[in-house]
Amino acid sequence: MNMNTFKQEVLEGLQQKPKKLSSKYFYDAKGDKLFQQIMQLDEYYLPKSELAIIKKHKNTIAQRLKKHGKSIEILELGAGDGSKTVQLLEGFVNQKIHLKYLPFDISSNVLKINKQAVLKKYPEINITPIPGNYFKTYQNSAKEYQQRLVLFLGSNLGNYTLDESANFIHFLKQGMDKNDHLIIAFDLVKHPRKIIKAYDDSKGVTKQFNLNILERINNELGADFELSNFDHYPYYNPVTGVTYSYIISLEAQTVTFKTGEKFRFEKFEPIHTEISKKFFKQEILNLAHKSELTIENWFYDDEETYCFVLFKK
Ligand code: AVI
Repeated sequence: MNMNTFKQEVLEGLQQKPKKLSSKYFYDAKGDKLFQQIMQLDEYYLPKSELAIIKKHKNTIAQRLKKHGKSIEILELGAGDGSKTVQLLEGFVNQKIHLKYLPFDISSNVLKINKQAVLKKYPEINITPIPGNYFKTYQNSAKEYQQRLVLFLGSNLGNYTLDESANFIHFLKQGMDKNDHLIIAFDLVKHPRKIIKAYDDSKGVTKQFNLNILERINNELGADFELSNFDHYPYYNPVTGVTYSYIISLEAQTVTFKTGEKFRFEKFEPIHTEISKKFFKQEILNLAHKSELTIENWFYDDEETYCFVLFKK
């Protein structure tokens, strides 16, 4: 990661009103571990819903794509540890589709785990993990197989605003041609209480995950955030379908960076850290329309709380 960009974004964010720190900086080694713990929490329902969809629909998905060619390259952006994707790959293996799997992720640690998980189950799979910024990796990847399937799972799109999502889908489209498909996982709107519990878990792991960004700034940029002087506060707005996460300053205090910058916090002043968007179906239709992609199919879990949308150019 470029330290200058990190520093510049942090300093700019702390000068804004309201103050802001981007959740993309949550994921250092400790942040990766905390996120893995979040994914194990009962309250954080998203991975369970995603896995239910994969188990239910993996064969149908593979059968559909088989019609477009018997060899496929699967590019997964923000692939993570691969624990769920390996199950999706099973559908393609069952259909005897010749496949190459290219997981992209910023974290090389997590990609090592991914490769081990895939090869443990399918030693014969052609897998090439590519660490780094997945925008650049995707832009530079030349198509080698008959058809390409692009995966963007984990409800990762939810961390973008709707405008950013439309731009991102448009960007993904540039790397696809007529024979290719895109699957995006969307967490759908549901009872607000269920959503807020997922972001305000009883063990406080999500709190640690948010406050870790302050620890990271202390360690990497030499700031003196006193973590016990800050709390975490998420709230869900059922109108926008967005969970907004904040870090709250519990006292009036000043934080100083070793390079001299000082930031004053009022008592109970918030720092905005993350949005986690839950989608209305109409918003997904609008996104497809905006990016000029066709929706081929919707795949749901039993309760229809989460879905995979299969897009075609
Ligand atoms: C990675 N992303 C989809 C997660 C989410 O649900 O917004 C990150 C997260 N933040 C708090 N808990 C999990």
